[in-house]
Amino acid sequence: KLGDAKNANFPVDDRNAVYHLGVAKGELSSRILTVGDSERALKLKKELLEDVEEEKAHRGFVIHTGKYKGVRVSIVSIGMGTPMMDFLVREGRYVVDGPMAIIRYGTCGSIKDVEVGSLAVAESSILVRRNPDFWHCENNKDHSKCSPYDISKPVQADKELVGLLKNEFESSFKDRKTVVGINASADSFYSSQGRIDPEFDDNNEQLIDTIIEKYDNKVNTLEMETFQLYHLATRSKQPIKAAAATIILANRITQAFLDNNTKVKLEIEGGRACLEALIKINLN
Ligand code: DUR
Repeated sequence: KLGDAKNANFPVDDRNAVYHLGVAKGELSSRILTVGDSERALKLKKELLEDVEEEKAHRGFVIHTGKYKGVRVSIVSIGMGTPMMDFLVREGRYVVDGPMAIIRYGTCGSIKDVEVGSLAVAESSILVRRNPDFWHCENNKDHSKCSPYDISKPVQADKELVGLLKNEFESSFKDRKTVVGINASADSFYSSQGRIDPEFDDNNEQLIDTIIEKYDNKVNTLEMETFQLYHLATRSKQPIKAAAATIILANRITQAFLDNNTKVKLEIEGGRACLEALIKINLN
């Protein structure tokens, strides 16, 4: 239930729980592992957490808080896309006191020559946005405003947390590759990730090549959340250390797609690697 009108700027309910995450101060750890899929979050909780607190589920967010190796952590599933990451970072920030660490562990597509089932750590992220005004551009003389997709400058992850994640992934996955580089977060799984859909006028045939060229073939991964995490973490007035790792599920060049059994195995092992990094990062 919403609070009264004076809270329209940042609504909280009667027990001061934030409007979408549904938690109040103290009900979320300052160390957060966030995933997209609520089933992945549940598996990770069952396999890896002890002293589990009451589950919180609200508006598509599911929060499991418990201990990993004696350290209190929260595993939060958010669904998909930058708006859901925005809710997590802003409302999470509101209910936690002091410095925070947030690691995203998700899935992605790759536009590099790397096998599906490899892992990726994002040392920075760019945003790829569809520009709807492009479709009104016919009579517009200013062609600089007439690009169908905008590609942002990169925003950096926390260097220390990226270093920890890279080490944990390399020691957990000795027989697999961990690539470290640039991530691209898109506002669609389809058009702004360069997927061709004959049902729509998307003007995206050149998009993957444009992304590859713009950043000298250093963009490894395409997904939908990491940019918003890095952007807000670097603009937060209190410290938020952020990093992201992904399972490479699809290769957009070879069209390969990872089998589900391997994906499930990588979810748990990679989740463990993320939690190791999350409890090792210094938050003082
Ligand atoms: N994802 C992509 N693109 C891919 C593979 C995975 O965006 O090619 C991620 C991001 C989003 C979800 O949360 O998985 C969409 O399936």
